[in-house]
Amino acid sequence: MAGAFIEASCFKAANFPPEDSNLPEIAFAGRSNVGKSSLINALLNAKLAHVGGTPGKTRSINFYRTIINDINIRLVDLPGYGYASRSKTERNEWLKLVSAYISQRKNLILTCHLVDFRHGLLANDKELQEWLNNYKRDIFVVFTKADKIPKGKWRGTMQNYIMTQGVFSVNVPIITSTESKNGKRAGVDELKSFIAEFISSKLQA
Ligand SMILES: Nc1nc2c(ncn2[C@@H]2O[C@H](COP(=O)(O)OP(=O)(O)OP(=O)(O)O)[C@@H](O)[C@H]2O)c(=O)[nH]1
Ligand SMILES: [Mg+2]
Repeated sequence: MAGAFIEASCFKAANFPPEDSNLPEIAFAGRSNVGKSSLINALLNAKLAHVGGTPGKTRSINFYRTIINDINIRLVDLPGYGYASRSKTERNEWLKLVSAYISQRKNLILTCHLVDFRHGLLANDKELQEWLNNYKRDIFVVFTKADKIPKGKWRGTMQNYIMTQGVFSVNVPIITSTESKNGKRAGVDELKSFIAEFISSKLQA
């Protein structure tokens, strides 16, 4: 991907950038601290999204523009859910903002649901999946922080989640890490290819 930039950082739906049928959007959702902003930076190959040590770093919906396989797209960083110190007012704000996006956004063609590979889907991850399903949104599960699990256990861990957790995903989930090992970040290139293929198949449909 080349030529990446941030297009908008929105605390309300009225500020979302205009819908443009030539700009398919891939959203990134998941618990706070799961690694959404880090993965977006890895995909953009730029440090545009703020990464935080404390959960709740990204509070706005952030729209990033990039080009993948000659197609202009937006990567959309959604604020995370599920951290304990959040007040009821903050939770309501989150719900209002994120549901405005999920329920109405015509440009949204795929939501990558990021799940910490150490934990699998927790109760609020299942709620998110049900919510997206209710809106007939396509979900793609992306496991994060795989560097925290020995590589020899990756296949078994994923198979266990798939068998026991009723995971909704348009394809077999991808296992990723944004920690680089010998200059390589696990799963990032695969995710890029998947996004490119998914967009092409949707544009042809
Ligand atoms: N070990 C490891 N740490 C990671 C990885 N990805 C992200 N992190 C760390 O996890 C923390 C949270 O990362 P973010 O990318 O800010 O997470 P987020 O999902 O955007 O969080 P919110 O904006 O709070 O919802 C940071 O300290 C990152 O450095 C990874 O693949 N491996
Ligand atoms: Mg973030």
